[in-house]
Amino acid sequence: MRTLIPGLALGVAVLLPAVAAAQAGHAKVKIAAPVKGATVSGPVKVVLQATGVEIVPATVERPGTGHHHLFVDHDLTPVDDTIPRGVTGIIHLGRGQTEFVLDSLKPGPHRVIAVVADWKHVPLKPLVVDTVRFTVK
Ligand SMILES: [Cu+2]
Repeated sequence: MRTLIPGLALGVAVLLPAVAAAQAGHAKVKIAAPVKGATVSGPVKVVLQATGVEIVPATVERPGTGHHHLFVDHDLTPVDDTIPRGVTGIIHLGRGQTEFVLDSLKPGPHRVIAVVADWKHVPLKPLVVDTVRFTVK
């Protein structure tokens, strides 16, 4: 049986310098879609772009990493506290996803806030956040 370990180890060795370089900068998140101020048809696909932080599943406990959260028509929760689960309008992308489809938005204006938080679901400091307002037809 062939072993995959040598290839895996090489991959990690190649990736680590890039991760270290990314951590040196100030982490940012941008909601690439929907575009700010846009009028869109539902379902609405939210696309997130993070720089300076590695987006990973919530199970990864490593500095310089985090996962996305969406606050959909919901105010930001206190930034020093854990982002709650099981709350309507607060979505943890805990598998490391960078896209999420909002399929039950009613027609009218909406606001989405994206926040990157660590494996404890506490927002990174300084805050890595972006906000978009848009209208569903
Ligand atoms: Cu979370």
